[in-house]
Amino acid sequence: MDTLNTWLATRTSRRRLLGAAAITGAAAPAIAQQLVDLRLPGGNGERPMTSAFPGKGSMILQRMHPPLLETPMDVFDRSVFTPNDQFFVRWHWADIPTAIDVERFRLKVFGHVGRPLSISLAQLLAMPRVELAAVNQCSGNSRGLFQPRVPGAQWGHGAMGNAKWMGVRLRDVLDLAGVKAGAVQVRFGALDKPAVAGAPDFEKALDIDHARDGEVMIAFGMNGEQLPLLNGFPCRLIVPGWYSTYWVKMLDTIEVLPAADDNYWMAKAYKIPSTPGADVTPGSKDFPTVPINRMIPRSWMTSLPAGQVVALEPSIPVGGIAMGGDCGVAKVDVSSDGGRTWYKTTLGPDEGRYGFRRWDGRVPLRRGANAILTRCWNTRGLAQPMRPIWNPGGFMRGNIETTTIVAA
Ligand SMILES: Nc1nc2c(c(=O)[nH]1)N[C@H]1C(S)=C(S)[C@@H](COP(=O)(O)O)O[C@H]1N2
Ligand SMILES: [Mo]
Repeated sequence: MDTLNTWLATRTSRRRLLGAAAITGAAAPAIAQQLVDLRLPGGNGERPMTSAFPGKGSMILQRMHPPLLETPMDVFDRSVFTPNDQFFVRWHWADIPTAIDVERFRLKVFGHVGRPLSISLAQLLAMPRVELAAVNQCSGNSRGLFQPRVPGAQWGHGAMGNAKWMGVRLRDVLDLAGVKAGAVQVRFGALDKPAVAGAPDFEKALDIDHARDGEVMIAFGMNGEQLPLLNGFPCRLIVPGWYSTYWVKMLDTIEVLPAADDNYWMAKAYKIPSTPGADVTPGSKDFPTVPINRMIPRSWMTSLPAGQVVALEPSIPVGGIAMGGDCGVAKVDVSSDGGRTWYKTTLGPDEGRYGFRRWDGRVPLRRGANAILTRCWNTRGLAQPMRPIWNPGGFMRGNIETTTIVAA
């Protein structure tokens, strides 16, 4: 990893970021006039495009401050790996550091351990490295498509991305600190802070066995580069197969707990109904909940945008991406007749079971509107259902998605 190595070799005392005003909101960044339509069923799906954020190219602007930036769908058609400069961005709190002192930065490990640690970036980079492809998907990805509508960021499908993450095993770091008997969970804290006094710091926790499974990683590399600041520079947690609420960015504290974490972000936020598929009757409020956890299979056609007019032919090639969720993709089928007839697709190279998988196929065309449906089965045998689910958080959408094109 040249960039990372060069970065450490030169030992810059400070990594300053241009365009920091875009994060702090001190100055209004230029927003391009170009609009994108997320085609949300409840309307109001138009969003401006922006390239005003540091380290970021052209993104769909969902919110300026703290930033919520969505990846345009056509980006997913170009590669199963999402480029760093178009990888989505989501922050809860507005006080986000605009520069990190790479000499002074320390990752602290403490709590229910034998030897509390304060690890420098140089020490972290000297540890044995692992690399793994994994999809980072917001729990609320596609929330804007929930019917009836639910509060929260009205994302289209672009609050997700796949990258090759490089870093060290969380287990190795925990072993260095020596986890004491009786440890129950591990809590992760970060450098961002609430701008309002008394609001709870963003912190998430994993069960000790999960934290020590050898897959959960502290990543400092993303697609062969250091992490963009807005994606968590200098290091973040990677929790393969789990929703990205657990993927704590700008990670600076790791606390081993002798009991389950009861902080706001675990006990109150990001809870889903404990029903199968997190599905409840629209409007339901009182139901048992559990913290959101493993992802489920999803797939999208990306080769043609919704509304595209194509020449009428007997059939048309279609392609896109799929993810298995917490395991690999087994197969992807496509339909252009509402799901009566399904056609097999060919899967692209397997870049790792937690990542995106390319698929390509062909469907018959009829004159007029053609709704293209895509359905993924994962390697556990779980298939995307036809019917959308509902829950008040707008979490875990995973039904078969439809993209309508027009043959003329
Ligand atoms: N420190 C910190 N980490 C965080 C968050 C945050 O607000 N602060 N948000 C989480 C949520 S909800 C999501 S969806 C992902 C987004 O990751 P990304 O911005 O790199 O795409 O970061 C997660 N990690
Ligand atoms: Mo999220």
